[in-house]
Amino acid sequence: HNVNFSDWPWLHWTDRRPEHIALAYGEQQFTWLQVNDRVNAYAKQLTEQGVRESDLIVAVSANNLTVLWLYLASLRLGACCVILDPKQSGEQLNDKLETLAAKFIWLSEADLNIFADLPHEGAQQLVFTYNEKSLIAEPFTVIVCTQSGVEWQAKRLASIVFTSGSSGKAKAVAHNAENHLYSAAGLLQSFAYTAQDNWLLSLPLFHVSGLAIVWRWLFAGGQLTLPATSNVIEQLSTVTHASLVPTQLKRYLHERDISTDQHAIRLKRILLGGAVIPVVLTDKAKSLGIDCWSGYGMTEMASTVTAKPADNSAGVGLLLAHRALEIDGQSIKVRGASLGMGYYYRGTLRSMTDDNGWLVTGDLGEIKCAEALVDTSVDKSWSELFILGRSDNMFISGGENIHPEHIERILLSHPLINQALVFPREDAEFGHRPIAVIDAMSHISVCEMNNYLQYKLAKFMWPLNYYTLPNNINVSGIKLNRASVQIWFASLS
Ligand code: 4YB
Repeated sequence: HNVNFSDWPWLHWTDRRPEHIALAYGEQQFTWLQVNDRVNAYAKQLTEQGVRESDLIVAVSANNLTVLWLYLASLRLGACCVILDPKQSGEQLNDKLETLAAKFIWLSEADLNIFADLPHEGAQQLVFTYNEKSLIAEPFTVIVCTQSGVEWQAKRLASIVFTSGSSGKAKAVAHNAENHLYSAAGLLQSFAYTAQDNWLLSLPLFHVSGLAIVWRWLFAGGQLTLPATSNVIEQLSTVTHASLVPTQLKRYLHERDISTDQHAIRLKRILLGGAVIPVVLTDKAKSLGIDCWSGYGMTEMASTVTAKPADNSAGVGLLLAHRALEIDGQSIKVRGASLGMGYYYRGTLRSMTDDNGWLVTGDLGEIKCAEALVDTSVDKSWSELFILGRSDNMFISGGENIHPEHIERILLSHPLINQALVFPREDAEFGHRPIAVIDAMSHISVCEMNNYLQYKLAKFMWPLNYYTLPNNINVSGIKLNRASVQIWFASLS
C-alpha cells in the first residue's frame, strides 16, 4: 500500500475490509465499519457542541477509547485534537495551554477532579453524553456525515505533540497526515505489520511514539489493541506487536521470567526506541523468540528515523525510507517527508530547520562499521548509525569528553539496574567527574560497581558515587526527565 489515500484511512479500510477486526479494547472489538461508525457519531457530537474546521481541541488524558475516538473524530471535522499528559504539573500544563490557545478542552473522567479549576483561557469544555455499551447493540449502519465532515486532505494539520526538550519550554510540533503516513510507510517497509497482526497501544498518545502506532494502524489497515487496564506490561503477551521504551521491555522480560503461564504468548515483534537500548536486553528478548528492533527517532520526524533488527552491535541501524540524515562533525541532522510542518504557537507555525531544511537534532553520532566493536559471531560488514549522546549532556573530565549516555548504557546492562542517569559533579582536579543516579533492585556498593565496570568502561568514566533515584521524581512522559533529576540532585548538596 502507498501513502496516497484518497479518503479517510478508516473509510478506505471500511470499503475494502468492512468486517475485519480493526480495534480491540478489553472484551470489545470493532470492525472497520464500526470504527467508521463511531468516528462519525463522535464527530456529530463534537459538531453539536460547536467544533468546526480548523478548531483546536485539547484532551488532557491518558490512553483510553474515548480519547482515541475524539482524536479521529476531530480529524474527520478538519479540527485537531491535542492530547496532553494528565500527570504533568499544573504549571507545565498551563504553559502548554498557553502555547495552544485551544477553543475546546476535554478532560477524561478520571482526571476531571485534578484539573477542574485549571484556567484554560475560557476554552469551552466538551462532554460526551454517550454510552459505548448502548452503541454496541445498535445495528451497524454507516452514517454518512455530510454536514459535519470535511474532505480528506493529507496536508491538513493532524497532530500537535510536545517535545520534552532537555532545557527550556516544551515545543509544540505540528504534523499533517501525510507526515505521519510517510513515517509509517518507511518503517513498515521492513518492519512487517499485516491485517492479522495487532499492535498494542503501549505508549501514550500524548507522545509521538504512541501516536505513531495509531498512524501505522491507519496506514496498514491492521489491528490496534488498547490496553484495558493501566498495566500495559501485563497485556504484552496478548498482542503480536508493541512499541516499547527499554525500561518497559526490561520489566516485561522480568515478569515473563517469573510467570508460570507461558502458553498463550503471541508477542512476536517489538520496536524499541526513545533512549539508549542495552544489547543485553535485546539479546534476552531475542532468545525468547521475539523479533526485536532497535530504533532511533524524535518527535519532529513523527518517530522512527533509523531502525534495524537488534543484533550484537549497539548501533541503531540504517535510515528508513522517506527520510534523510547527515552528520556534520558529529552533529546529527535529519529531514524528509515525515518532518513536521513546524513548531506551533497560538495559530502560527515556526520553522524547525536550518537554512538548508535540516533539523539539527541535538544528538551526536557516527556512522561506522560495527565489526570492530563486538565479537565476530555475527558477520556485520555494513555501516550503521551510532548515537553518542546529546550534545548538551556532554561534559569534560580531565580533558576527556564524557557522554553520560555512554556510561548509562553500560550501567543499564547490569542485571540489577533498571534506570540510570549520569551527571557531572564539579571536581577541583578534573573539572568534572561523573556520578550516577540509579534505580536498582537492591543496593549495590561503589566497590561492586567498580568491579563490574572493570573491563567495560575506561576508569575515568566510572561514577564516583551512586545515588538512589527518588520515586516521587517527575514521572510524566515516557522517559526519565534528565532536568528534573538534575534539579533534585542539585538540591541535595
Ligand atoms: C535516543 C534513541 C536511541 C531516541 N538511543 N537516544 O516508534 C518509535 O520510534 C518508538 C518506539 C518505541 C519507543 C519510542 C519510540 C519513539 O518514537 C521515540 C521518539 C522519541 O523519543 N522522541 S523524543 O522527541 O521524545 O526524544 C527524541 C530524543 O530521544 C532523540 O533526539 C535522542 O536524544 C533520544 N533517543 N532514540 C539513544 N535509540
